[in-house]
Amino acid sequence: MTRVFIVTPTYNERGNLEELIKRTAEAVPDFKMIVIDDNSPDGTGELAKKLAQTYPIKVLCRKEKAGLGTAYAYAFKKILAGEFDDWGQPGLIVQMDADLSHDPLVIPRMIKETQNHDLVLGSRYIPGGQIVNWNTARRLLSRFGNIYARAVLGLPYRDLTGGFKCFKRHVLENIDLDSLSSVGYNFQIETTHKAHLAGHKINEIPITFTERKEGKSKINLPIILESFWRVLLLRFQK
Ligand SMILES: Nc1nc2c(ncn2[C@@H]2O[C@H](COP(=O)(O)OP(=O)(O)OP(=O)(O)O)[C@@H](O)[C@H]2O)c(=O)[nH]1
Ligand SMILES: [Mg+2]
Repeated sequence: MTRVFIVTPTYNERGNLEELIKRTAEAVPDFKMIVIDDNSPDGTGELAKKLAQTYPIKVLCRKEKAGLGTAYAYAFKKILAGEFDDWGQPGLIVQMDADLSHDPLVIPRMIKETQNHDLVLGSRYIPGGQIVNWNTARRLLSRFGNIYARAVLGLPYRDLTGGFKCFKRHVLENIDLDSLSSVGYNFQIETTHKAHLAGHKINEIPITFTERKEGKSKINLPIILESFWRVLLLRFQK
């Protein structure tokens, strides 16, 4: 069996983390999770450390909030450098939000899909995918962001901004994590774009995305704007 690491960035997710871990343990009994917390004022980092006494979790702490894109890059680099190899080397790396918008029950499906693909995207925008509890403005923003990124970068995937993905290890090795420039969720577009350019086989599987019930979204105007200008930069980096 391929070893799977699940990577989850947290910022003020105290109301979600324990349930996320319980649900993950049910869905993937031999799970291993790496939590990257940016010194959350609500104590998520301390809670993660406490849960790590019971569950197979490692907690990476950064001093201040520095964006979910840089949090993922930080954790991925440590994984590839072998920092968690006391668990054994992972063949697959799953990224998943902590806010329960992503259902851990999808992970076994993602793992299965890697039999034929190098990168699997959890997709809200293919048949069978859906979004629960988003208002019209949020839906439009996400739709527009996807259409824009698809058009500018010429990519064939329907959901480029989703954060629920499963990478084969060699995809992350080929991406050159030091070259990634995104701070916010543009990271999702950038990693898929780079994996595509590297010739990896990418497939989307449908997911249901459910709006968070606890805590607050970290999406803000600078993060949205970053996606617009950085996608253009990525286009001309080709
Ligand atoms: N470590 C770290 N985690 C972050 C940061 N920003 C967001 N996150 C986490 O990244 C995940 C996604 O963030 P959300 O606030 O849900 O933002 P989003 O999913 O892009 O936006 P929504 O669609 O509104 O849910 C959550 O688990 C957050 O706690 C950050 O600066 N540092
Ligand atoms: Mg979210």
